Order: sequence, then C-alpha cells, then structure tokens
Amino acid sequence: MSTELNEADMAAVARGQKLFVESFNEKATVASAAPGRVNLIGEHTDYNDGFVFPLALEKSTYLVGKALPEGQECEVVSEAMEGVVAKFMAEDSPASESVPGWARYVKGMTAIYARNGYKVVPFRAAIVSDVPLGSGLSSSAALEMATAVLIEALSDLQVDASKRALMGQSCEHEFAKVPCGIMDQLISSRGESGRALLIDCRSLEATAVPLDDPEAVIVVANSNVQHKLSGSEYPTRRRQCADAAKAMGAKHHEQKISHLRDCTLEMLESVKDELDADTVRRATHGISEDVRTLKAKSCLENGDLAGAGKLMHESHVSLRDLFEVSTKEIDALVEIAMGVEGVYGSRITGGGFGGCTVTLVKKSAVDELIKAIEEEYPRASGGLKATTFATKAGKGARVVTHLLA
Ligand code: GAF
Repeated sequence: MSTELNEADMAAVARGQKLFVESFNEKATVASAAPGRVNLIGEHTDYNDGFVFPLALEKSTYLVGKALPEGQECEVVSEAMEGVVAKFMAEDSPASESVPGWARYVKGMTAIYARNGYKVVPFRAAIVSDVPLGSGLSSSAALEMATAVLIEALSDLQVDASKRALMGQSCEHEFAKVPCGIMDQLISSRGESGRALLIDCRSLEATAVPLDDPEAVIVVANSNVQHKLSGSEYPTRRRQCADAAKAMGAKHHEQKISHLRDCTLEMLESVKDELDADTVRRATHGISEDVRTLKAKSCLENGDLAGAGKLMHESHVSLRDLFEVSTKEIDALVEIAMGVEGVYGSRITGGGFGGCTVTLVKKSAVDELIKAIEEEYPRASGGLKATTFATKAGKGARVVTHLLA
C-alpha cells in the first residue's frame, strides 16, 4: 500500500510535518493519504444497493503521525483549525461528544477500529488537506480513510480495503449523523490511478475502467455553494427510495425485492397508486439511474465518449427534476457547460444541495469551457465565482512513510 510520492504528496506531507513539529515539538514518523472523489454517474444509487461509477481525485487528505505509549490519549491538530488540540482515548465510545466536530471523524475511526477488535495504538497526528471542504467531493470520507490508514500503519494492522470503507461508513453514520451509502469511502479506500471504478454497491465488487483516451478530459467545477448532507433532505430521499422498494416487494413477493436495485419501472407503475407523487419520482430516478450507469460504463469501455456524455446529462436532468437535489447555481454550471462545443456531457456530482459538477469534455475544448464558466457563472449565480480543475483518476488510500523516515 506504500507508494511513490508525487509533488502534491510531497508538498502536503511537508506542511503536515511542519504543523506536527510546531504543535508537538517532535517529528512525525508516518504519513497517510486518502483522496476525495468525483462521481461520473450513478448518483443516489449506492444506498439502493445499485451501481456507481466514481474515480479518486488527485487531491488527498493527509495525516502525519507518531505512536504514543499505551494508555495515553490521542492528540490531533488540523491545519484548518490552528491552535486547537483535540484529545481523546482511542477506544472511547462514539457517543461522547467531547471533541470538536472535525476531530470526531478521527476519534470515530479509532473507536470503530477498537470496537471491531483491532488493538489501536494511541497517536499524535496533524491533518492537512487538498480536498476542498464542504464541496461534495468527499472531504470527510478522505479524512476517515486517511485516519484509517494511519491507524493501520501505527498499530501494525492489515485490514481489507472494503472493510476499511465499511468502518468509515459507520463513522459517518454515528459521528457525522449522515446516513450515507458506501460510495465515497469505497472509492477513497480502493481508488486506482488512471481508472474509474464501476462499483456494485451490493457485492462491493469493483470493475476498473481505464480513463486513457488522450482526447477526453474530466473537469470539476465547484459552484462554491456549500453542500451539507446532515439536514433532513438526504435521509428523506433515502426513506422515499426504501418505501418504494418495500411497496414493490409486497406486490411482487415472488421476486425477492429488497432495494430499488431489484425493481423495474414496470413494477413501479404497478404500485404507483399506493405511493405519493414525490416517492414515485424518487424511485423513477433510482431505477433509471442504475440502467444509465451500466450503459455509461460500456460506453467508456468502448471509447464512446458522446454516448457516455449523453447519459451523464440525462442523469443530471433526472437528479434535477425527479430526485430534486440540484440547485439553481449547479443547473447554471451544467447549462453553461452544455452550451460549449466539444462538451460531451455535464452533471451534478455527489449528494447535491450545492457542491460541484463533473463535465466530460474534448481536450481541445477545455479552455473554452473554463472561459465560459468564468464569464457566465457570476451572472447566473448572482455574483459567485466557480472554481474549476481538470482531473485524472488518482490513487486510493495509502501510506507515504519513507519521506518521514
Ligand atoms: C453522498 C453520500 F455520502 C454517498 O453515499 C452517495 O449517496 C452520494 O451522496 C449520492 O450519490 O456523497
């Protein structure tokens, strides 16, 4: 799991080491890193046991750390929260809220590892991150997975990458109170350089699809409208999907239906009158998004960028009109992108209610796309500026020890 460092890794680890020395008057010995993610297609399908198609970003969250003697409290600092040292016992119960919000992800991971029977060595750690916070690019999953890898390195533990992701998901549920699916933690834990992963969220099997077309670029545009999932909307969407699957399960009991993944639009039609209109719209998205995601994977495997882009935009329309998780700023970004010659497709990415778009675009049209966003987005959004970056698929969670040796 230990990998070669690139420039971004080196710069971030150096920042982390500096913060560690300033905070604790000694040097860290180990560094871990885990990426944020961008999802190409397959949105709000993970908790329906369906399919998602994300890639790891080249931007990561890093922890530099050092083991402490048995019985001591963990001590954690963050570049984003200068001067605050969060302290807690590694095996403390999740219910305790005695640490600041950002540190709960770290404390949550130590508690969940301990609860799963792993012997967690206490540690000091400094956190730095290149993943934009609150932008729908999974900064919290990156922090969970980077914490997990640091715990494993310092405590000499071998943990399967999917099990690590599942423990991160529990952390999110219990500590951040977000009833998320498995996509973000899984891609952060298992992401592969140069490849997107088609993940079956029921079996957790992942198929790597190379993103090696030199003519195609993935551009992320941040609306700079903060995205927050801990309110009521995300849990409500989850419940509506579950309600629809339950109704179809009751009607078609011979078919073993537990989630929307098992349903078809015909089955939904057969229970339409038993459900409210919102629930029917949510389920229509959930069922059709799985179909689009599998088709988009085939398109990319076959070099059909136009086909993949068309499906991405259809996904956006569905998330906007049926699942209702978009915002006017995100819709503006998508519309601007779709108006640029050479753009294959553009859509909201991640949980929604703000955050980012993902656009698949011809290499020769990237500058035009960025110019259009710079010129037109402030007008459409009432003065906001978007932040854009092109990305390839980066590495999953990893140890970056040798720099600190
Ligand atoms: C958020 C959640 F954390 C994911 O599990 C997923 O449901 C996503 O929203 C929507 O696809 O990122």
